[in-house]
Amino acid sequence: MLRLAEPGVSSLPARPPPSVHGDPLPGANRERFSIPSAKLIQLPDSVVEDTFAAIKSMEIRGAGRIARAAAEALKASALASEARTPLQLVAELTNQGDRLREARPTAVSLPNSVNFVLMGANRGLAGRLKTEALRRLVVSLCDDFIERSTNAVNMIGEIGAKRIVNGDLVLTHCNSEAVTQILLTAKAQKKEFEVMVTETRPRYQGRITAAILAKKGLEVSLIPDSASRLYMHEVDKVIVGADAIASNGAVINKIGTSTLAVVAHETRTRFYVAAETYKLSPKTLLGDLVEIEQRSPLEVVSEKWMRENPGVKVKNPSFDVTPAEYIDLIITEQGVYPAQGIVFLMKELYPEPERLGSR
Ligand code: RI2
Repeated sequence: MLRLAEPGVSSLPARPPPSVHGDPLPGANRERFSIPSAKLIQLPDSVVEDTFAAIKSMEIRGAGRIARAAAEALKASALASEARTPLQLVAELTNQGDRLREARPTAVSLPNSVNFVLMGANRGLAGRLKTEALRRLVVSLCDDFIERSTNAVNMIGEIGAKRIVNGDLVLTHCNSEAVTQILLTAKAQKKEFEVMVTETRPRYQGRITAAILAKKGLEVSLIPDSASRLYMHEVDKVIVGADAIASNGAVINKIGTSTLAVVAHETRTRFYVAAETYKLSPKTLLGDLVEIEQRSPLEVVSEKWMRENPGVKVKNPSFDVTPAEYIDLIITEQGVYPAQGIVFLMKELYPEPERLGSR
């Protein structure tokens, strides 16, 4: 297993085989994560602010995509920087990385991406690189992260597709490119199965998944989140993505995931999680908790409704926690792991979590 000298996302796979269907980030999964080339001439801070705003508003969403967007922003910022010294360049990028990390608090892919770039930049600084060489190093670190991330999603597709057999009904929740990749890979392998997708209120990302899969020719049905127990006895396996995975094997994913896991447990339906290794949260090894993002009540009800019902407090948690005992398997680009065993992979990939800063 590849492990670079520093912790972080250093052990992402080197070069997994290409996607069997040649469409690694299908359809709407290609939601914007690249910085348009025109932005390369913007001031570095404004590139970062634009990306920060797009991630915060969920114009760019999905744990993998926001991680790649952060790397794109740091790359654009490094290219546009007017820093005259290596120290100045790293200081700028460090501030910008801190800003990007704050855009969304739960998905650990975001700080893991920023840490990968900044730790590499600091190694370059310690190695006394000149400003231009350091700039090139940062650009290549960002490109490297993006390529490894894309490859990891493809590899998860290859590994996860082995778990899908003819006749399956697979239930998924929200919109995860790792899960979509598994389903599309299985379809490309001519497996015959159906997919059921929950709407995923309040932002209905399940509709994105349903639309992508239907356009690719899969048999898809869409159900309200509240209908999951009614249908679970027909479901053969549930596959969901992850925003963060804790050292005890708990998976933090879109709100409603843990309810599905409990319902699947009741009917002995297999429950799989598909996640790249940069969704592992090394700080949880030190006892840190994963923060659950609370979003605006206006994603749940209208302003008018809020005004008419001032006595009602509207809560909108974006994620929940599924304990390890409800999870049959975690599918990563480095293989499949029981949730209770993921801590061993985490310790191998992130040997020094105390060096990773606040997130
Ligand atoms: P991929 C999403 O979060 C969903 O919770 C999804 O399951 C998870 O990220 C992983 O997505 P949000 O950004 O990285 O929609 O597999 O809040 O695409």
